[in-house]
Amino acid sequence: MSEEDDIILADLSDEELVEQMMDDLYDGLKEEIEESVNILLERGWTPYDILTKALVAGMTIVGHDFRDGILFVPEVLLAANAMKGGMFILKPLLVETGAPRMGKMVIGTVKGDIHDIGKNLVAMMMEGAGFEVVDLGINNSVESYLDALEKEQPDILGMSALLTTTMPYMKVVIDTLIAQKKRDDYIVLVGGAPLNEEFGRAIGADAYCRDAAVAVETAKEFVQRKHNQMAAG
Ligand code: B1M
Repeated sequence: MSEEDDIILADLSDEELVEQMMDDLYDGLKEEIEESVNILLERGWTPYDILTKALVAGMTIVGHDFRDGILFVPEVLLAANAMKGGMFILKPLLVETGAPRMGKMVIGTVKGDIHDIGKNLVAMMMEGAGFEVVDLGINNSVESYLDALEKEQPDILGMSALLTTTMPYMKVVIDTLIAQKKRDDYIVLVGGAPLNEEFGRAIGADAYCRDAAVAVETAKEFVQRKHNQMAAG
């Protein structure tokens, strides 16, 4: 029997359990993550705190070790899968705590890019904040974004990119919107680890969002501004 088998998650204190979750995420143990998420919920933790203090914090460690060559793609995939297990439980709860509909957002990861954890987090947090979210998934072409904008008529277009090689594609999408005279119809928000404010400005986005919480705040601000402008005629 391994040492891992001896640990009874429900017997750990909150602090120990969060530490253990970080280890379990690192080791890609989906079932353990799901069990721990449920334990914390039973103990009265808010979905948001579980998400940020255990899951996102744990994934940050995975990210650093991937960067430093300590973890490799298969391990990171397992960690991502474990994180998704936890997020699956939290998603409806985050949405439940949401306010009345704030506006609508279409979001997707750009062409050539399959990273979706951050994008999913943004989508979840936006839903939690009362936005209706249409998630286009990963690897979206210009056509995919434009079709969705046409069909869904959202207030906001959100794009995510995690690779320096895929982030320039956001400009392709924005330039196409400009060419089709549709750019001003939408608030364009972008995000992803390799981006920054300067890049957001340079490609013509309305704003760069550092994380999911900033995305929610920025979306609220821009939608409010849009409503005020409409009210003023
Ligand atoms: Co990838 N990967 N990966 N990877 N991966 C990175 C991004 C990398 C930085 C790792 C590293 O080397 N340090 C590196 C990119 C280097 C670069 O471009 N400069 C990298 C690489 C190189 C690759 C591959 C090329 C590896 C390979 O095959 N050799 C390959 C590319 C595949 C492809 O996309 N075509 C690849 C593959 C993968 C996996 C499949 C193994 C897996 C993805 C699983 C999945 O997403 N389903 C993976 C992962 C997990 C990572 C790291 C470790 C973690 C990313 C993550 O989920 N972070 C990542 C290292 C890192 O970022 N530190 C890495 C947690 C997430 C919560 O944060 O995504 O930043 P993040 O999202 C944040 C904010 O950025 C923001 O809010 C989110 C929540 O707070 N945000 C938005 C994100 N999108 C937004 C959109 C918005 C607003 C805010 O719209 C409004």
